[in-house]
Amino acid sequence: MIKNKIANLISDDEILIIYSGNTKNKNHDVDYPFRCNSNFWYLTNLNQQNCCIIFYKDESSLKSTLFCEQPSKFNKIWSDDILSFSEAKSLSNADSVEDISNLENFIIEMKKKKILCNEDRLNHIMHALRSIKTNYEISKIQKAIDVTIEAFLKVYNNLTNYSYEYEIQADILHTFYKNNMDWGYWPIIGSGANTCVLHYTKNNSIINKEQLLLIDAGASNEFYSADLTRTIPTNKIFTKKQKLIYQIVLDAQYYAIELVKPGISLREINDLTRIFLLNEIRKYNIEDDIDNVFPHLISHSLGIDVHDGLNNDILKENMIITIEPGLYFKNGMYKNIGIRIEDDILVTKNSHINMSASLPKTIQDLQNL
Ligand SMILES: [Mn+2]
Repeated sequence: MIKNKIANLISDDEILIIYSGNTKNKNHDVDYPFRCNSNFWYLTNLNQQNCCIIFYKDESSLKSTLFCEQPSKFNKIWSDDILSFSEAKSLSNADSVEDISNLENFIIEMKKKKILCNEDRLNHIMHALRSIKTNYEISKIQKAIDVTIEAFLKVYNNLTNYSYEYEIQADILHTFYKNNMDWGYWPIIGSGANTCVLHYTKNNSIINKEQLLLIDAGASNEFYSADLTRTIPTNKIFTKKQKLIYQIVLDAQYYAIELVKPGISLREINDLTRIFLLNEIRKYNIEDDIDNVFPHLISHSLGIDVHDGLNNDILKENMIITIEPGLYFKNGMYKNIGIRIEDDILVTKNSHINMSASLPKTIQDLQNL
Protein backbone atom coordinates (compact mmCIF):
# COMPACT_ATOMS: atom_id res chain seq x y z
CA MET A 1 0.00 0.00 0.00
CA ILE A 2 2.86 2.40 0.82
CA LYS A 3 4.45 1.37 -2.46
CA ASN A 4 1.39 2.46 -4.43
CA LYS A 5 1.49 5.82 -2.71
CA ILE A 6 5.20 6.28 -3.44
CA ALA A 7 4.61 5.34 -7.07
CA ASN A 8 2.15 8.22 -7.31
CA LEU A 9 4.46 10.68 -5.60
CA ILE A 10 7.75 10.21 -7.45
CA SER A 11 8.30 10.83 -11.13
CA ASP A 12 9.75 8.24 -13.53
CA ASP A 13 13.21 9.80 -13.42
CA GLU A 14 13.55 10.25 -9.67
CA ILE A 15 15.36 8.09 -7.12
CA LEU A 16 14.41 8.15 -3.46
CA ILE A 17 17.26 7.18 -1.13
CA ILE A 18 16.92 6.82 2.63
CA TYR A 19 19.61 5.72 5.07
CA SER A 20 18.99 4.03 8.40
CA GLY A 21 21.82 5.83 10.20
CA ASN A 22 24.53 4.36 12.39
CA THR A 23 24.95 3.54 16.04
CA LYS A 24 26.35 6.34 18.17
CA ASN A 25 29.21 5.31 20.41
CA LYS A 26 29.01 6.32 24.07
CA ASN A 27 32.49 5.26 25.14
CA HIS A 28 34.92 2.40 24.39
CA ASP A 29 32.78 -0.62 23.47
CA VAL A 30 29.50 0.83 24.80
CA ASP A 31 27.02 2.23 22.29
CA TYR A 32 23.81 4.16 22.81
CA PRO A 33 20.74 2.06 21.97
CA PHE A 34 20.24 2.24 18.20
CA ARG A 35 17.13 3.85 16.78
CA CYS A 36 17.02 4.17 13.02
CA ASN A 37 15.93 7.17 10.98
CA SER A 38 12.14 7.55 11.17
CA ASN A 39 11.63 7.67 7.39
CA PHE A 40 13.73 4.54 6.99
CA TRP A 41 11.64 2.71 9.56
CA TYR A 42 8.39 3.89 7.98
CA LEU A 43 9.46 2.41 4.65
CA THR A 44 11.12 -0.80 5.85
CA ASN A 45 9.99 -1.84 9.37
CA LEU A 46 13.66 -2.50 9.92
CA ASN A 47 15.45 -0.97 12.91
CA GLN A 48 18.97 -1.85 11.82
CA GLN A 49 22.09 0.28 11.43
CA ASN A 50 24.11 0.84 8.26
CA CYS A 51 21.29 0.13 5.81
CA CYS A 52 19.79 2.03 2.92
CA ILE A 53 16.55 1.70 0.96
CA ILE A 54 16.23 2.95 -2.61
CA PHE A 55 13.00 3.42 -4.55
CA TYR A 56 13.05 4.02 -8.30
CA LYS A 57 10.89 3.37 -11.33
CA ASP A 58 11.70 0.76 -13.89
CA GLU A 59 9.49 1.16 -16.97
CA SER A 60 7.03 3.11 -14.77
CA SER A 61 6.66 0.36 -12.18
CA LEU A 62 8.08 1.08 -8.74
CA LYS A 63 11.03 -1.01 -7.55
CA SER A 64 12.86 -1.04 -4.24
CA THR A 65 16.31 -2.30 -3.31
CA LEU A 66 17.44 -2.64 0.28
CA PHE A 67 21.15 -2.48 1.08
CA CYS A 68 22.38 -3.93 4.36
CA GLU A 69 25.26 -5.71 6.08
CA GLN A 70 25.68 -9.46 6.18
CA PRO A 71 25.62 -10.67 9.79
CA SER A 72 29.25 -11.47 10.71
CA LYS A 73 30.36 -14.25 13.06
CA PHE A 74 31.43 -11.56 15.52
CA ASN A 75 28.01 -9.93 15.42
CA LYS A 76 26.26 -13.26 15.93
CA ILE A 77 28.28 -13.92 19.09
CA TRP A 78 28.13 -10.45 20.66
CA SER A 79 24.86 -8.76 19.77
CA ASP A 80 23.01 -10.80 17.17
CA ASP A 81 21.23 -7.65 15.95
CA ILE A 82 21.81 -7.91 12.20
CA LEU A 83 19.18 -9.79 10.22
CA SER A 84 19.94 -12.19 7.42
CA PHE A 85 19.15 -10.93 3.92
CA SER A 86 16.05 -13.11 3.69
CA GLU A 87 14.74 -11.88 7.06
CA ALA A 88 15.40 -8.28 6.02
CA LYS A 89 13.65 -8.86 2.70
CA SER A 90 10.50 -10.32 4.20
CA LEU A 91 10.29 -7.64 6.91
CA SER A 92 10.85 -4.74 4.54
CA ASN A 93 8.96 -6.07 1.50
CA ALA A 94 11.81 -4.79 -0.67
CA ASP A 95 12.02 -6.29 -4.16
CA SER A 96 15.66 -7.19 -3.64
CA VAL A 97 18.38 -7.05 -1.00
CA GLU A 98 22.02 -6.33 -1.69
CA ASP A 99 25.19 -5.96 0.31
CA ILE A 100 25.80 -2.42 1.55
CA SER A 101 29.25 -2.48 -0.08
CA ASN A 102 27.48 -2.37 -3.48
CA LEU A 103 25.58 0.80 -2.65
CA GLU A 104 27.99 3.34 -4.07
CA ASN A 105 28.24 1.64 -7.46
CA PHE A 106 24.50 1.20 -7.60
CA ILE A 107 23.94 4.93 -7.06
CA ILE A 108 26.60 5.88 -9.63
CA GLU A 109 24.87 3.70 -12.24
CA MET A 110 21.43 5.05 -11.34
CA LYS A 111 22.56 8.67 -11.53
CA LYS A 112 23.45 8.20 -15.18
CA LYS A 113 19.71 7.92 -15.91
CA LYS A 114 17.90 9.46 -12.97
CA ILE A 115 17.93 12.36 -10.50
CA LEU A 116 18.34 12.01 -6.74
CA CYS A 117 15.56 13.54 -4.65
CA ASN A 118 17.09 16.41 -2.68
CA GLU A 119 16.25 16.98 0.95
CA ASP A 120 13.31 19.33 0.35
CA ARG A 121 11.75 16.98 -2.17
CA LEU A 122 12.33 14.01 0.13
CA ASN A 123 10.74 15.80 3.09
CA HIS A 124 7.76 16.72 0.95
CA ILE A 125 7.24 13.13 -0.22
CA MET A 126 7.72 11.62 3.23
CA HIS A 127 5.42 14.14 4.85
CA ALA A 128 2.71 13.43 2.29
CA LEU A 129 3.02 9.74 3.18
CA ARG A 130 3.41 9.95 6.94
CA SER A 131 0.92 12.68 7.88
CA ILE A 132 -2.12 10.55 6.98
CA LYS A 133 -2.25 7.58 9.34
CA THR A 134 -3.45 4.09 8.49
CA ASN A 135 -5.78 2.24 10.88
CA TYR A 136 -2.79 0.21 12.01
CA GLU A 137 -0.85 3.38 12.86
CA ILE A 138 -3.85 4.91 14.64
CA SER A 139 -4.15 1.82 16.86
CA LYS A 140 -0.40 1.92 17.60
CA ILE A 141 -0.66 5.55 18.69
CA GLN A 142 -3.82 4.85 20.69
CA LYS A 143 -1.94 2.16 22.66
CA ALA A 144 0.95 4.58 23.29
CA ILE A 145 -1.63 7.10 24.56
CA ASP A 146 -3.32 4.50 26.78
CA VAL A 147 -0.01 3.57 28.42
CA THR A 148 0.84 7.26 28.86
CA ILE A 149 -2.52 7.76 30.57
CA GLU A 150 -1.73 4.80 32.85
CA ALA A 151 1.56 6.53 33.76
CA PHE A 152 -0.16 9.85 34.54
CA LEU A 153 -2.79 8.10 36.68
CA LYS A 154 -0.06 6.35 38.64
CA VAL A 155 1.46 9.77 39.37
CA TYR A 156 -1.93 11.27 40.28
CA ASN A 157 -2.49 8.44 42.75
CA ASN A 158 0.91 8.94 44.40
CA LEU A 159 0.98 12.70 44.10
CA THR A 160 1.45 13.66 47.73
CA ASN A 161 4.22 11.09 48.27
CA TYR A 162 6.79 12.60 45.90
CA SER A 163 9.66 14.76 47.20
CA TYR A 164 11.63 15.27 43.97
CA GLU A 165 10.67 15.60 40.31
CA TYR A 166 12.87 12.64 39.36
CA GLU A 167 10.73 10.31 41.47
CA ILE A 168 7.84 11.12 39.16
CA GLN A 169 10.10 10.64 36.14
CA ALA A 170 10.97 7.18 37.50
CA ASP A 171 7.31 6.19 37.87
CA ILE A 172 6.47 7.41 34.38
CA LEU A 173 9.37 5.60 32.71
CA HIS A 174 8.61 2.49 34.77
CA THR A 175 5.08 2.41 33.39
CA PHE A 176 6.39 2.80 29.83
CA TYR A 177 9.03 0.09 30.19
CA LYS A 178 6.82 -2.48 31.91
CA ASN A 179 4.41 -2.17 28.97
CA ASN A 180 7.30 -2.89 26.60
CA MET A 181 7.31 0.68 25.36
CA ASP A 182 9.95 3.39 25.29
CA TRP A 183 9.78 7.17 25.77
CA GLY A 184 8.89 9.20 22.67
CA TYR A 185 10.77 12.20 24.15
CA TRP A 186 12.38 12.70 27.52
CA PRO A 187 9.61 13.50 30.05
CA ILE A 188 9.22 17.09 31.24
CA ILE A 189 8.49 17.08 34.98
CA GLY A 190 8.52 20.66 36.22
CA SER A 191 7.32 21.99 39.57
CA GLY A 192 7.07 25.60 40.71
CA ALA A 193 9.23 27.93 38.59
CA ASN A 194 10.16 24.98 36.35
CA THR A 195 6.57 24.85 35.03
CA CYS A 196 7.51 27.97 33.04
CA VAL A 197 10.47 26.32 31.27
CA LEU A 198 8.91 24.89 28.11
CA HIS A 199 11.34 22.03 27.52
CA TYR A 200 12.59 21.53 31.07
CA THR A 201 14.18 18.08 31.32
CA LYS A 202 16.54 18.23 34.32
CA ASN A 203 13.70 16.94 36.50
CA ASN A 204 15.84 17.20 39.65
CA SER A 205 14.18 19.88 41.82
CA ILE A 206 12.46 19.43 45.14
CA ILE A 207 8.65 19.50 44.93
CA ASN A 208 7.12 22.06 47.29
CA LYS A 209 3.53 22.22 48.49
CA GLU A 210 1.03 24.64 46.97
CA GLN A 211 2.92 24.76 43.71
CA LEU A 212 1.95 23.56 40.31
CA LEU A 213 3.40 20.48 38.72
CA LEU A 214 3.56 20.25 34.93
CA ILE A 215 4.05 16.83 33.36
CA ASP A 216 4.59 16.48 29.61
CA ALA A 217 5.30 12.89 28.64
CA GLY A 218 4.59 10.35 25.91
CA ALA A 219 5.27 6.65 25.53
CA SER A 220 6.57 5.36 22.23
CA ASN A 221 4.97 2.16 20.99
CA GLU A 222 7.31 0.59 18.43
CA PHE A 223 8.22 4.07 17.14
CA TYR A 224 4.73 5.60 17.46
CA SER A 225 4.58 8.30 20.10
CA ALA A 226 1.98 9.82 22.39
CA ASP A 227 2.34 13.41 23.62
CA LEU A 228 0.29 14.46 26.65
CA THR A 229 0.53 17.26 29.19
CA ARG A 230 -1.30 17.89 32.43
CA THR A 231 -0.73 20.50 35.10
CA ILE A 232 -1.87 19.81 38.67
CA PRO A 233 -1.37 21.41 42.09
CA THR A 234 1.15 19.43 44.15
CA ASN A 235 -1.29 19.12 47.05
CA LYS A 236 -4.35 18.62 44.79
CA ILE A 237 -5.90 22.00 45.73
CA PHE A 238 -5.72 24.95 43.34
CA THR A 239 -5.04 28.40 44.82
CA LYS A 240 -7.30 31.20 43.60
CA LYS A 241 -4.69 32.52 41.17
CA GLN A 242 -3.82 29.05 39.86
CA LYS A 243 -7.51 28.34 39.35
CA LEU A 244 -8.06 31.52 37.32
CA ILE A 245 -5.17 30.82 34.93
CA TYR A 246 -5.94 27.10 34.73
CA GLN A 247 -9.55 27.64 33.71
CA ILE A 248 -8.49 30.06 30.96
CA VAL A 249 -6.05 27.51 29.49
CA LEU A 250 -8.63 24.73 29.78
CA ASP A 251 -11.32 26.81 28.09
CA ALA A 252 -8.84 27.67 25.31
CA GLN A 253 -8.09 23.98 24.90
CA TYR A 254 -11.78 23.06 24.60
CA TYR A 255 -12.20 25.91 22.12
CA ALA A 256 -9.23 24.75 20.01
CA ILE A 257 -10.28 21.08 20.03
CA GLU A 258 -13.74 22.05 18.75
CA LEU A 259 -12.07 23.72 15.75
CA VAL A 260 -10.44 20.47 14.63
CA LYS A 261 -11.94 19.05 11.43
CA PRO A 262 -10.85 18.49 7.82
CA GLY A 263 -10.23 21.71 5.90
CA ILE A 264 -8.93 23.96 8.68
CA SER A 265 -5.18 24.58 8.88
CA LEU A 266 -2.98 24.29 11.96
CA ARG A 267 -2.13 27.95 11.39
CA GLU A 268 -5.81 28.96 11.63
CA ILE A 269 -6.33 26.91 14.81
CA ASN A 270 -3.25 28.54 16.27
CA ASP A 271 -4.27 32.10 15.34
CA LEU A 272 -7.87 31.75 16.53
CA THR A 273 -6.83 30.21 19.84
CA ARG A 274 -4.26 32.96 20.46
CA ILE A 275 -7.03 35.53 19.99
CA PHE A 276 -9.24 33.56 22.40
CA LEU A 277 -6.45 33.49 25.00
CA LEU A 278 -5.64 37.18 24.50
CA ASN A 279 -9.27 38.19 25.06
CA GLU A 280 -9.38 36.12 28.26
CA ILE A 281 -6.18 37.51 29.78
CA ARG A 282 -7.24 41.06 28.93
CA LYS A 283 -10.69 40.48 30.40
CA TYR A 284 -9.15 39.64 33.78
CA ASN A 285 -6.37 42.28 33.53
CA ILE A 286 -3.76 39.58 33.68
CA GLU A 287 -1.52 40.61 30.77
CA ASP A 288 -1.75 42.67 27.61
CA ASP A 289 0.67 40.90 25.30
CA ILE A 290 -0.02 37.25 24.46
CA ASP A 291 3.55 36.75 23.20
CA ASN A 292 4.88 37.35 26.72
CA VAL A 293 2.93 34.46 28.22
CA PHE A 294 2.26 32.04 25.34
CA PRO A 295 5.47 31.63 23.35
CA HIS A 296 4.74 28.40 21.44
CA LEU A 297 2.39 27.04 18.80
CA ILE A 298 -0.81 25.36 19.84
CA SER A 299 -0.49 22.27 17.69
CA HIS A 300 1.78 19.93 15.80
CA SER A 301 1.25 16.65 14.03
CA LEU A 302 2.09 13.46 15.89
CA GLY A 303 3.27 10.05 14.71
CA ILE A 304 6.60 8.28 14.47
CA ASP A 305 8.22 11.51 15.59
CA VAL A 306 6.69 13.45 18.40
CA HIS A 307 6.91 16.55 16.22
CA ASP A 308 5.91 14.72 13.08
CA GLY A 309 6.28 17.01 10.10
CA LEU A 310 5.30 20.50 9.18
CA ASN A 311 3.24 23.09 11.01
CA ASN A 312 1.27 24.55 8.12
CA ASP A 313 -0.89 21.57 7.24
CA ILE A 314 -4.48 21.76 6.16
CA LEU A 315 -6.11 19.04 8.20
CA LYS A 316 -7.29 15.89 6.48
CA GLU A 317 -9.04 12.76 7.72
CA ASN A 318 -6.75 10.42 9.70
CA MET A 319 -4.16 13.01 10.65
CA ILE A 320 -3.27 13.06 14.34
CA ILE A 321 -2.36 16.34 15.98
CA THR A 322 -1.86 17.71 19.48
CA ILE A 323 -3.80 20.60 20.97
CA GLU A 324 -1.74 22.22 23.70
CA PRO A 325 -2.41 25.79 24.77
CA GLY A 326 -0.46 27.17 27.72
CA LEU A 327 0.19 30.27 29.80
CA TYR A 328 3.48 30.84 31.60
CA PHE A 329 4.28 33.56 34.13
CA LYS A 330 7.91 33.89 35.14
CA ASN A 331 7.31 37.17 36.99
CA GLY A 332 4.64 39.41 38.42
CA MET A 333 1.44 38.64 40.23
CA TYR A 334 1.15 35.15 38.79
CA LYS A 335 4.84 34.28 39.19
CA ASN A 336 5.74 30.57 38.89
CA ILE A 337 2.40 29.65 37.38
CA GLY A 338 3.08 27.70 34.21
CA ILE A 339 0.14 25.75 32.79
CA ARG A 340 -0.12 23.61 29.68
CA ILE A 341 -2.87 21.13 28.87
CA GLU A 342 -2.29 18.81 25.92
CA ASP A 343 -4.38 16.10 24.29
CA ASP A 344 -3.90 14.05 21.11
CA ILE A 345 -6.64 14.49 18.53
CA LEU A 346 -7.54 12.30 15.57
CA VAL A 347 -9.08 14.12 12.60
CA THR A 348 -12.15 12.19 11.40
CA LYS A 349 -14.23 12.50 8.25
CA ASN A 350 -16.29 15.44 9.50
CA SER A 351 -14.91 16.19 12.94
CA HIS A 352 -12.41 14.75 15.45
CA ILE A 353 -11.89 12.28 18.29
CA ASN A 354 -9.94 13.16 21.40
CA MET A 355 -7.76 10.05 21.81
CA SER A 356 -6.72 11.02 25.35
CA ALA A 357 -10.12 12.21 26.61
CA SER A 358 -10.13 9.79 29.56
CA LEU A 359 -7.24 11.52 31.35
CA PRO A 360 -8.83 13.91 33.91
CA LYS A 361 -8.25 17.63 33.42
CA THR A 362 -11.14 19.66 34.88
CA ILE A 363 -10.43 21.49 38.14
CA GLN A 364 -13.08 19.45 39.87
CA ASP A 365 -11.76 16.12 38.61
CA LEU A 366 -8.17 16.99 39.57
CA GLN A 367 -9.16 18.11 43.06
CA ASN A 368 -11.19 14.93 43.58
CA LEU A 369 -8.44 12.54 42.55
MN1 LIG B 1 3.35 18.42 22.10
